[in-house]
Amino acid sequence: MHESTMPAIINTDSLKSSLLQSCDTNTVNRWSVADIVALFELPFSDLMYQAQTVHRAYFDPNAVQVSTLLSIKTGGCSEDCGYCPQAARYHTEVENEPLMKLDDVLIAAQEAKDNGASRFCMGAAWRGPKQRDLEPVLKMIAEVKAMGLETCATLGMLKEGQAEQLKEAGLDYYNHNLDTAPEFYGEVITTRTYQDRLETLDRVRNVDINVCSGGIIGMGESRNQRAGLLAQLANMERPPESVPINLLTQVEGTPLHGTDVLDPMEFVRTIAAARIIMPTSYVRLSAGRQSMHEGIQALCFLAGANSIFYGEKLLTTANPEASEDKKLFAKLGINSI
Ligand code: SAM
Ligand code: DTB
Ligand code: SF4
Repeated sequence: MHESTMPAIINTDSLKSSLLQSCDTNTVNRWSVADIVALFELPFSDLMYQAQTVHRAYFDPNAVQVSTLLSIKTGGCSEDCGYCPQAARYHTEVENEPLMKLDDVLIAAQEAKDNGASRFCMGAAWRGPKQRDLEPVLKMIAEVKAMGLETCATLGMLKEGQAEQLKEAGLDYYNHNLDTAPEFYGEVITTRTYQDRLETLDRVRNVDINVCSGGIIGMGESRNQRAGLLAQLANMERPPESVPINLLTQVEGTPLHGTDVLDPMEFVRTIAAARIIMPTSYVRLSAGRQSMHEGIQALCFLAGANSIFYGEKLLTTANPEASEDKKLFAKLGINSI
């Protein structure tokens, strides 16, 4: 190949060796923040080419995993996450709702299954579950699993012994996001530390529940900090099986409402960089699709996103209608899995 037609990454020794090392899942610190920033800085076509090459080596590029979310306990949360409409201290339009009844959860799960979702993710606006809260959730997990759906839960920080109970109930995935780079974290959340989050992820990993962990882009962080979040995820002893990349959904009443809107191409670059450095993980195009042109969503799939949230609602905010997603998948020749 003539030098000038080569993708830039092949000319860059450090990137090349990082890419090779990234296939060795026992290695920690396999990606430096500088290496990841260098990926972000590639010409767009070269970055997309690298992401596609990695994606096709590990996955069917036309298959996208679909999960449906349900907020099983809404609002009134004690935490101060600056993006979140469910924090009690911010005045948003979210109405508090107590823990849902088992039967209502099962009706929603059946509907999700009938609509083609393969995973059902139950979210609760808690700092973490108290034992009396966990017990009814364990029942929900067991019954949803018995319906033939994969199960996922996001309940906040876990205390000792709780991951074991979730595993026992049949939980397949636990979602707990790092949200952003350690350096930016304190600007967004003060009521729990980065270390708290890492400890919960360790508890999940130690009982062999699949880890779902990612973050939010577009909170006013720098490109270095976007790369810093990805470095934290990619350098885990075992990177998460599922990596949700959320675009901040700005909600009136939250501190982050009014943040400068991120250039969509920077979001696509973030997906591509995640795909390259976590080749075996599902990268989920998560919150933010409602405000995203379908052309940008298509670029995200091209960049290696291979999972979405499916159904008209995320937890409290809107997501595209399932019928719209079906049309988009048909247009792009994507099969849902
Ligand atoms: N309360 C639990 C916790 O925070 O660990 C679980 C639910 S919480 C809503 C799950 C994740 O949703 C957060 O960690 C954050 O990454 C994401 N999220 C919340 N509000 C968001 C928003 N406005 N835009 C994008 N992502 C958001
Ligand atoms: C994740 O990373 N994104 C989802 C899920 N995990 C729980 C939640 C997005 C929430 C968006 C704001 C809302 O709907 O309340
Ligand atoms: Fe509470 Fe979770 Fe929202 Fe933070 S993200 S305020 S912990 S519901």
